[in-house]
Amino acid sequence: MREALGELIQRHVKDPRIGFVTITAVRVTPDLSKAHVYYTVLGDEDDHVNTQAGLESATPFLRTETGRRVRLRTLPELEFHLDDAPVQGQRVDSILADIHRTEATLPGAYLPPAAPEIEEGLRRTVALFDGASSIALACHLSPDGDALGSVLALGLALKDSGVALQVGWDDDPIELPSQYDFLPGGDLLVPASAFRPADVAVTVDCASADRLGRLRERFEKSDVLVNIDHHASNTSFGGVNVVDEHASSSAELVVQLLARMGAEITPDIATCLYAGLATDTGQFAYAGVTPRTHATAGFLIQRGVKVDEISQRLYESFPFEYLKILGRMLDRARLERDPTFVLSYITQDDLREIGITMDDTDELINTLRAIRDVDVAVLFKELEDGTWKGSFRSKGQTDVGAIAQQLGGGGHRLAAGFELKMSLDEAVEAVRKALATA
Ligand SMILES: [Mn+2]
Repeated sequence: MREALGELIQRHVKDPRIGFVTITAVRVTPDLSKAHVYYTVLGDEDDHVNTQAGLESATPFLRTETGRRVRLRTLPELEFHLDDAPVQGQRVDSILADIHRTEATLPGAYLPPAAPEIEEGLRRTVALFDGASSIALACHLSPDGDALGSVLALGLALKDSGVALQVGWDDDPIELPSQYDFLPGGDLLVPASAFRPADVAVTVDCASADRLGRLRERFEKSDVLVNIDHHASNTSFGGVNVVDEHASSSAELVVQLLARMGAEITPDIATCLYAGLATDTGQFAYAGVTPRTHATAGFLIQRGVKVDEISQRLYESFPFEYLKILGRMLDRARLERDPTFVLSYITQDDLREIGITMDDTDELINTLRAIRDVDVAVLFKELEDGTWKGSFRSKGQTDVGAIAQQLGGGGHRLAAGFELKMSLDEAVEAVRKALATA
């Protein structure tokens, strides 16, 4: 169809308004009712406008003639689009082919194309999967919603492909943290001690190989290591690195991978991925949220995500004791000045007295940060060995990832963590000093 249109426009349409047109792609909607025709034309803004007008007035002729030449059962309506952004280095028609491929399973669904530099890594990963007889998938230890959603979605997509599959993270025994126990795919999990090197090992949401914990060695012994992540601090430790710091979440990248695998995105898979997107963006509220994030969420909702159910499972399903630990944390909250930050802490005694596990305290910090005129929140949690595990949140002014690094930890600009083996007063003092340098 592209060739037919190109030839017709060049040879048979005599409208002087039309410049030198190249048809870059033709995208027919799945119901064949419409063909989006993308073209480039030499010249400036005026030439573009004139060409578009010329093409539009020639549309009835082009439609009939194309129909005759291509012998389509139904004649799609033609709609011309100036292709003014042939993304650096990448052929537009291949991007469109991808979109078309994802549309093939569900009419009208739209997944935004991947950035060109990510495209190659995604394609190499698909090729590696095609040749693999065993695949191991892992996310980072103490996984959050994005890590879990990403690893489970990829596991669910591969489970019926005939490969020997291992899915998990460094934990033994392994089970989903309670906030995420509704996520599908928990039956795929393998305890850390049972992991074996595989033809292809994939890490998701791991900024560095350390984040694999005890799995690191076995993953590094696998034939190829694929590193899929969105942390700016990622160390590119893989043989193949699909690292996009502009992605809101690792889940956003896994969606792109599944599309290129031609995987069917079932409601279960979509649920895992949506949970990743929602949790890593603070329910679509952080600065990392882009049009792409929302387009990806829309794509997943079209595939069966129940937004209200997931939100309730994630944010309104805490055990009653959560209110009690929240109360204790709020009661101890302190507003520090110079540098300004809000801080609080919870201890092992708190957990014991209230009857709640550390796993159920991940969301506490988000209440601590909801304070006017304060950019940084810090929550200290006492670990069993007395170490203070600190969590940072920033609203955007302060790069808490960099501060956490100064304290021996790491993370993102807006969410980061660290551990300090010292008294609480000393730990607070260390944080104060580190923040003073920001
Ligand atoms: Mn993440």
